[in-house]
Amino acid sequence: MATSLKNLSQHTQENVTDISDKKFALVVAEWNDEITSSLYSGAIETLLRYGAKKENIYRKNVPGSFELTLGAQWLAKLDEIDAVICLGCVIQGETRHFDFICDAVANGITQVGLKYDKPVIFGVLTPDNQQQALDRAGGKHGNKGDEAAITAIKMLGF
Ligand code: RBF
Repeated sequence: MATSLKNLSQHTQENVTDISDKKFALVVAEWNDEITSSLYSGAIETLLRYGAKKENIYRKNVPGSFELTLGAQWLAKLDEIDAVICLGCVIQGETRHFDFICDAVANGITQVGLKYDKPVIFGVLTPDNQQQALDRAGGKHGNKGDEAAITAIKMLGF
């Protein structure tokens, strides 16, 4: 299904695991900061709404999405962290950087989750342009940071 038609922001709180004692690490790319800040706000609001404690949520900034993998690894290897949420925005440009960065971060985040056997969530937008990014960072298609947080919560329930 096209992502414009699918929006986990409408997810209900029924049958959701208790996350009041879970610890979350959010790794946030500074590149496209306007977008990633909104993704971060959406993720935080959702975690708190579902019962996470403020003091159990940590933030680590990294320069760009390419660095999300290493940032995620630094946090995922800590025993006290239950789930890591990676937030970034890679906007399609005229060079092949877009493909290299997207491939690297998708593969890297997958590997970190498998290595540490805990949820490491891919909250990275890969839009064609700034407007598509805004639409998914609190705009008409919801907030994918919110959805990344819900995904982490769901994974902790398995
Ligand atoms: N990082 C992002 O998070 N989003 C981008 O859209 C993005 N575009 C980039 C385009 C170019 C041409 C370059 C060189 C880097 C870009 N980066 C972007 C930064 C990248 O994730 C990383 O921080 C740097 O490549 C340093 O490793």
